[in-house]
Amino acid sequence: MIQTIDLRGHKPSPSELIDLVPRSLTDVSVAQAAAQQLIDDVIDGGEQAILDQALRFDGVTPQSIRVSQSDIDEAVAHLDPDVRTALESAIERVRQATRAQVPPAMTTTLGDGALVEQRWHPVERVGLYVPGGKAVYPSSVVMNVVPAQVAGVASIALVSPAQKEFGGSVHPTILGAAGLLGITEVYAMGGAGAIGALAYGIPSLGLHPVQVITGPGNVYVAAAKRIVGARTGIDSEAGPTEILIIADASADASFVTADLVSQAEHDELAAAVLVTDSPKLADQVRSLLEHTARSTRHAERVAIALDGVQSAIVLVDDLAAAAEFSNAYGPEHLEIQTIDPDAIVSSIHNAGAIFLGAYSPVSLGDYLAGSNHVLPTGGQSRFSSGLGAYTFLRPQQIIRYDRAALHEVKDRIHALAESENLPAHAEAVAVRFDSPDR
Ligand code: HSO
Ligand code: ZN
Repeated sequence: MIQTIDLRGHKPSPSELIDLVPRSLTDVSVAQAAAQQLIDDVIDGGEQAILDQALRFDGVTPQSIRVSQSDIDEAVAHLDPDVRTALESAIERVRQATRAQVPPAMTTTLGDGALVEQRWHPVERVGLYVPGGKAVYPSSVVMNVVPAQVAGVASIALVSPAQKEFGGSVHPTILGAAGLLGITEVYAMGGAGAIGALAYGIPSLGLHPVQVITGPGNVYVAAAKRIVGARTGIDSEAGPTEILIIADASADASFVTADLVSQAEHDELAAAVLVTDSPKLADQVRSLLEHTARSTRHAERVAIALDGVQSAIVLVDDLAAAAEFSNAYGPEHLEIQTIDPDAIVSSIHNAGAIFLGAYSPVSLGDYLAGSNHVLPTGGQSRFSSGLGAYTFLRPQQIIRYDRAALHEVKDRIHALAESENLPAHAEAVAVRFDSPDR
């Protein structure tokens, strides 16, 4: 049975609020040494190390680590037609909404002939890790690849563990999604070694190092990303999924229940939290959860997630207190199912994505809203955002001064350079004005 936390009449501080519904923490450091070894083996042994690791961890030796274009095309051709249509629609919607994440280049004029431009420039090459275990999520391929493409990344490599069931190749649904997205460079490799391969490259395979690696994985993959993080950009570490719903008496209890269960279905460690000022809604959801948790397809997993310390129904005095709770918690997904969601959203600061009203469930965002579903978990929404085009973009300032504009600030540069005891800095400006014809 999901726990109930009654905060009515209490005013806990933000740190007390966080402790009320603890999150499970994965200790990535335990996998650090093993991940380092697997990466080192790939750096030293290249292709052979990848084959050894596939046999050891995936129980199969891929016939070819690089998946052929004809295999990708075949996977696209064999996609279930409804899945294909849905994926195509998801790709189009995510593409549309992601375009808003590419800021335009801007020029600031600081004086005559004194310009600072800012452009958002894509990294050249990106690697996407796609897990191949119990959760095969073609939607996540879409959510990782589309922002890189919209950002203008020229080259994208996808890696995913060799599947015994599919002759040592990549899972066909993953291949199909990759094919629909126009990805042509796919490798059957997984785990920490694959992260090493993306970061350092494997010349004999024609696999060149990437600048940014994204995509979720197990604790070894997370550890490997931390290790290569010094030379390669990485996305944030994804923890178990979370949903927090702020709802009042106007909410439909069956909608609220369904949404809590939808994310609990992901993982035994998933967090499902309802924060409400309505004891009646709390009672209704509690009893509906009991029923749904028994009848849903992944009943066992859902029951464990809902019964865990990370899930709760929280009773508060009013919706302002609900918003305060949510801000302290910083959920990956926040739903607001109240009579006037807009009145609350302005007081929300920390959330990976915010779903407003009865008809914007998280499942919509997981697949077809057009928003991205790779979002910060574990409270990381307090300081970071979800995956987007900006993950693959860097703002670069371009400085363009002419002679007169440089002359204008010359003495101030001199003053600052002298104050820092860096006379050559001042000289680098002064030399340009030594003679009038330069
Ligand atoms: N809710 C998950 C993403 C996902 N859902 C993939 C279905 N497939 C984490 O945001
Ligand atoms: Zn989901």
